[in-house]
Amino acid sequence: MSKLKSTLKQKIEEHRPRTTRLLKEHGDVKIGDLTIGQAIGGARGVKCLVTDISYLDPMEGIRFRGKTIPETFAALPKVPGSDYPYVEGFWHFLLTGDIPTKEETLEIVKDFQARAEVPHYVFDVLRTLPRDTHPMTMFSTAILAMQRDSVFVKEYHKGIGKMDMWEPMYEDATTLMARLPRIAAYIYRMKYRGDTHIAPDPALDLGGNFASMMGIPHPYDDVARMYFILHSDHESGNVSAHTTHLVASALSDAFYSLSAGINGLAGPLHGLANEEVLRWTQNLMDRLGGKLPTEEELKAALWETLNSGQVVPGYGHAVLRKTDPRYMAQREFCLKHLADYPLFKLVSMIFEVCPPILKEHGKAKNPWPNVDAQSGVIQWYYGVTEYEFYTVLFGVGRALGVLANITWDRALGYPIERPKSVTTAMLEEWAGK
Ligand code: NMX
Ligand code: MLT
Repeated sequence: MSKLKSTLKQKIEEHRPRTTRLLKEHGDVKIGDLTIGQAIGGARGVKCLVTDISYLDPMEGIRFRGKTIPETFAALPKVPGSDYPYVEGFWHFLLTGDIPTKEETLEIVKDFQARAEVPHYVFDVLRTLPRDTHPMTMFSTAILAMQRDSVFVKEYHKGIGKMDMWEPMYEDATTLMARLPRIAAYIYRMKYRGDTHIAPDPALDLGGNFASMMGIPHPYDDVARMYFILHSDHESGNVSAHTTHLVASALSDAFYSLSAGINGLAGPLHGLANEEVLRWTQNLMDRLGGKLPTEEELKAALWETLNSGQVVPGYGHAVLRKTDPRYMAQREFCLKHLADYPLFKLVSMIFEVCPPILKEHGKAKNPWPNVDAQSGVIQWYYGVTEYEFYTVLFGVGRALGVLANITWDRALGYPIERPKSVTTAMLEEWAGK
């Protein structure tokens, strides 16, 4: 058993009595009330999911395993010559809550490398899809195609016990994590680089190898590391995390579950917003003949979007009530590497101009930017101008969080998810009382 798996086993065994005790001795303790507004309104704020992997405070933003983004970046072992940590070390941190040593991290790098080969049939499947298929559809299809390799399914058919199910889930999750960067880079180069491919470099870490397979030099390897870590987890209620968890709760394997979660991430109100942000800013610049807008022109464009009943992509959030710290982390990168880049200047201008307009518009509860408002400009700067692809990058990152979560779901024996629905007439009756 690998060092990470044995650490995880120990953590799981230490944790299980806490969940058992809460259920047995305190299962009836109330942690909230439910309103009609919440039942109709997308369960906003309903506390009905449990995870220890990340927590989202509305005013502070995300903490991974108790650490803020700057604390996480500072604590994890860094790739030599890089400003950012190994994604593999972050995987250890998400799974166990422990910061790995450099040696432990390198062991995971090796484990990922050993699992990284993508079966050829996956590329065959991708190649049979019409080339203009959206890259998210390709990504989700490739994940689903690999379901035949699931260790979880094999063990399930052998009759594995409920409390042991986390082990094959961990195996599938790790294999998926090792393969996803190759699949993403393959889709990218097949669609947008004339179907020319760059073989994986077995000497590199996940971020370095991804940059190399994309064909983009340093510091794009750091962009990849930063991007995947920042997009990994946003507690459990967001659409991609919740979908992955929901599907896994039926004891569907990691391939089925992640593919479903990726389909949720593909929506414009969720991960696709990063594509929409670039589409919106590029359209604006095109309309102005490639020039940056003046403040007045930008205000007019924002009002035009709002008055036509559309959302301003990259702004607002279901939970956050301040600027997303993931936005700030990427802004910091931009200030260091592309401070004078015109598109970054426009993104910064929107950051100044948009929140007061959203406040005046009076609908969005949170007028501040989220992660998607800042991510596309970095990709554009390094030559990834095909913004359809941006959500795939989000998906590689999001896989870290949701796969760690479903491993823990099986470790703690979480049951099949099955909330109760009611009818409109019932709500009317309760409203009348
Ligand atoms: N522009 C215009 N209107 C907005 C915006 C926005 N950016 N954000 C929220 N609203 C509207 C929203 O459509 C709703 O209108 P209505 O009552 O007519 O249905 C009203 O404000 C109240 O919505 P909220 O309660 O503030 O937001 P909610 O929790 O429902 O939705 C988002 C959260 C993130 C879906 C929403 O803010 C949005 O659509 N933002 C733009 C898309 C986006 O950036 N999504 C990415 C989210 C992060 N991610 O990566 O997943
Ligand atoms: C996410 O990263 O999943 C988004 O910010 C959406 C959310 O948390 O609701």
